[in-house]
Amino acid sequence: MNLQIESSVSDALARNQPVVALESTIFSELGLPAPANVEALERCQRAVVDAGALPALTAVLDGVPTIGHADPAVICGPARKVAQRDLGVAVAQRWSYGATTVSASVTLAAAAGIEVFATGGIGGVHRGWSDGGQAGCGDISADLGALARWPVITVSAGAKIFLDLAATVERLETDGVPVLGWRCDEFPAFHARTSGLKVPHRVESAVEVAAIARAHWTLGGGGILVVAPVPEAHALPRDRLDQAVDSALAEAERQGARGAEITPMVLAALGRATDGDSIPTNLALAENNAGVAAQIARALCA
Ligand code: PSU
Ligand code: MN
Repeated sequence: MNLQIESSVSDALARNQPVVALESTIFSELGLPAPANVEALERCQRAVVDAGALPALTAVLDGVPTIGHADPAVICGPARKVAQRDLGVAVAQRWSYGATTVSASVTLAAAAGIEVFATGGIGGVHRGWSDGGQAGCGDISADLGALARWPVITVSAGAKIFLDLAATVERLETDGVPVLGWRCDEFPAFHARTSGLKVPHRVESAVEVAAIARAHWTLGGGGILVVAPVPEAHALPRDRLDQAVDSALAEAERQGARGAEITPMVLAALGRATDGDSIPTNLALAENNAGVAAQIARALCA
């Protein structure tokens, strides 16, 4: 199998210039509805460039794991979801477009030698994971295992609000993933800046994150999660959000969502339940994460 790394990306890495990996699921039809996905892709890439780094999109294209620039018409179109475990299948079966989730993206970033990755919100432990009664039964995102395994810094607005955030935070601790609050004291809840859960460590600067990462990796550590809250102006009010999440989860349950379908179905239902207001919030937080990731990538290269 060959890993297709665009020459601009491999050149930048060889010259110790900052690169930020991006996932593709969020920009595909599985992530955000058109045309918001096209706008999200443009804004995230621009945020990385404006902060002085090179964006590198991860995807499986015609069966080839690819890192670099890709045709927005493909990236923002119909896709099959590729988590880490699906990478080999997508390659061998030559999937035309496999959109990478966080778990697949950090796998590819690590394979390419990219140290920083930006997403919207990571997957985590689903609500009802232990009680058998809900769609989320037993569902723990592969994002968590991949985060623990690969030595990549992931920048995310916490984890998606419809998850069991307390269980997600605990799981990160068990797996040995440092969670660093980017100028915040609480674990962000994706569309909301707060969750009531404390982050173990607060950081104020990219230089600080870089120093922590270097020390963590010297001691054999894997991934690091930097959580950045959605910018204040774009956060959704908490009460409205809680209601929308309840109705979105109920809708996904009625539709019989299982396994990998759950997250895309709940995200779409959440868009409807907020009359579309969750979409600009999603765009703003993804763009913000991309900019923070670029600052960290620069600090790592300094
Ligand atoms: N956050 C978003 N939109 C998304 C996702 C996260 O705002 O589409 C995707 C990411 O690719 C993440 C995946 O890795 O959902 C997690 O899916 P699951 O819960 O099935 O592991
Ligand atoms: Mn899952």
